[in-house]
Amino acid sequence: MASELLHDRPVPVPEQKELWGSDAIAAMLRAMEVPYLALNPGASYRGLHDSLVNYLGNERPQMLLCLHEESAVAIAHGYAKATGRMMGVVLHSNVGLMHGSMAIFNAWCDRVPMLILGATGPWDAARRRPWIDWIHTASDQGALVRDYTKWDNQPASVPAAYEALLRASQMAQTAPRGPTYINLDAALQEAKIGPLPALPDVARFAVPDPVFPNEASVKEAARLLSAAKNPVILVGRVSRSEQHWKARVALAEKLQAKVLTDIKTPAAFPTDHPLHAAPPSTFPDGTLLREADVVLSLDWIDTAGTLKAAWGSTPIGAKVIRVSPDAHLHRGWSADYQGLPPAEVYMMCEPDVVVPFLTEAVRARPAAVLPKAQIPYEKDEAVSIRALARAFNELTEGMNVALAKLPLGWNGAYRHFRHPLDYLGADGGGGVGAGPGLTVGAALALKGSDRMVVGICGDGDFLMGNTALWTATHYKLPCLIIVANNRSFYNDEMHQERVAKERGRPVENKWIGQRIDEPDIDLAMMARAQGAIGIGPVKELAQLKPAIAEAIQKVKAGEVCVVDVRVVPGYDTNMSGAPASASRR
Ligand SMILES: Cc1ncc(C[n+]2csc(CCOP(=O)(O)OP(=O)(O)O)c2C)c(N)n1
Ligand SMILES: [Mg+2]
Repeated sequence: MASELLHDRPVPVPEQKELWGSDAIAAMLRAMEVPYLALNPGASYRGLHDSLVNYLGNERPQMLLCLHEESAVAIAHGYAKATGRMMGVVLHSNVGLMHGSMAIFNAWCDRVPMLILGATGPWDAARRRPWIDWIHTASDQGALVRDYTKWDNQPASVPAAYEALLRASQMAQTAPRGPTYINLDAALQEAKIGPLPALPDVARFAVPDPVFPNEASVKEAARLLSAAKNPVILVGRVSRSEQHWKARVALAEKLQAKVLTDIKTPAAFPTDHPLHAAPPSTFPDGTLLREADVVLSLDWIDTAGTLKAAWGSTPIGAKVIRVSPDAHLHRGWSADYQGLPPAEVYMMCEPDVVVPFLTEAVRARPAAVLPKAQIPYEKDEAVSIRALARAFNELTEGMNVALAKLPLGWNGAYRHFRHPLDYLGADGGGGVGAGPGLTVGAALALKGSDRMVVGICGDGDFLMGNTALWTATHYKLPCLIIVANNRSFYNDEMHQERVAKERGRPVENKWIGQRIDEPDIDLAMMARAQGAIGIGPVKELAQLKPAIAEAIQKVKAGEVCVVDVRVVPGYDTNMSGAPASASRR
């Protein structure tokens, strides 16, 4: 796929007599089949940069220039979400790493594989240029991201770098997946090395086979599920494979179990299936779960919190089967491990491995008659997120769409997901600004497929991350970004409203320090400034459908397009209904 981007081709380089440390590192990246490296440049890795361009010819891996390190990481994140595959990122010394760190945290919380390369030094102080090499050298640079990467290393030689890259790649792609970080000393990159040290056989360092559940656990889980009166399946982190999708449907149907999905994770179950019991949401409504006597949690992000939402402080009234390898990477710094759920059976495996075993082992339960899920369609009176969703749904009927981002005010009932690629999930770590980069990364992954990549972003999200657009226009990665623009960091207006009410203070002041107004920002112009099509602002209902229709046409013709839709502030989700502590982001 890398050669398909056909962009930024270097002039031919004469036969090289001399090789450098970074040439060997670049050769290793090619041997590992890293397809792309999203990056923002910096002198700390000028050696590697030269090797990628002049030794490898800027292909396999190909560079993707980004205007901000946060976009570089978000693009790799979006690519991994859509493909399940790892790509690389290169971040300049400490400063580039600091810029990229929030996005690394998002990728970590989202459990996506990513190979992050960085640089420092020269570590040998005697070889540093005055001033700049000193401020861009940090001892233990990996410490900046160690708490939200699976592994980091600073290799001291080419053979050590080979091994570090192999280990970083293997670990990043082993479940539970996550980013890894390799810090390349500038002196190592810029050292003359003579002939290329033999590259290891990459095939011998492949990702391990999946971990299978033991027979006794499967048997016990099947016994509980088969005897249940009201089993519920919580489907969380699962793969993008259609085969796995069908296997999940088969299990739910054999058990006639109700299924819940999470809007924080990608599409995991057909939301219009009669067994899909409620629209995917950020904070699931506990009432449905409270009726369950057996809960099967398939790597659901917050099983303990979800059970608590159902049973509160009373004992959890259901038996719990927990299927998740996630605790393998639980650490102390960030509490993204969530609460500790109780479990009668705990299989530390990936759900997609376990599901077929369970389907085989459970007894079929009789079908219950369930009402079919309906999307609530009242008449739209203003340009709202719901009106936007309706117009978008009508215009994309029968089309394959991959939604790479949804705004906070999106109600999971607005649109059905019927394929694993229909929705790619949220940002993982709740770090605002990821939306544009995630969309561009998904566009990179799905370029040339029949799926239109669409990110529906909040204006705050768009404004923080919008320069990812330039990478999309430069490399011709068609995608559509629709900004649900309420001209505010509105989620936090709601928090101020809640606090004001609690304290008996005027709610009228909730907009101060939140609203993005005076001057009004022309988002369409920000898109045009980067070579994308900019449409809007769309202020009237009558303009909404034609504007989105025009945008879809442009994207189908290969363009990058942004539509600024001025939505009325207000959420139609349980983000506002949840207790303040639950919805604090
Ligand atoms: C990096 C970062 N900064 C701040 C926040 C706090 N925060 C959560 S939601 C939000 C508002 C996002 O604005 P927008 O994307 O326009 O969505 P809206 O709230 O208006 O629906 C903010 C500032 C965050 N989660 N991440
Ligand atoms: Mg907003």
